[in-house]
Amino acid sequence: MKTALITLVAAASALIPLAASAQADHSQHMTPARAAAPAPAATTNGVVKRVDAARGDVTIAHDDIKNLGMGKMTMTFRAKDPAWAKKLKEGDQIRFAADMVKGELTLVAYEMVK
Ligand SMILES: [Cu+2]
Repeated sequence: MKTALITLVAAASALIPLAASAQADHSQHMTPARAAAPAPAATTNGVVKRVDAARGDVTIAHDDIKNLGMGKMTMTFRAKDPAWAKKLKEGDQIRFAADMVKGELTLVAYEMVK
């Protein structure tokens, strides 16, 4: 976790000189800051189809995910907290948020729908 954070900070600071030389417009300086602290993703309805507790993967049949530009489909996400893959089970209806985390499509938050 600590290593990942350092990598992210290093990557973000490496972007600043590039942005400054290529673009004199100071409004561009907001971009690296937003990348380091992403806004919470929008929530989407989904049904759990399969859970791989050992890998921490959850397969979800989901509605449109606007922040990822996805339509309705069934696909597998990496659970941000691997413990979630032990709590969730096939057939669970959830509202969830997904985002790209370290290059992987990740389930970043969810709540049960009754
Ligand atoms: Cu998808």
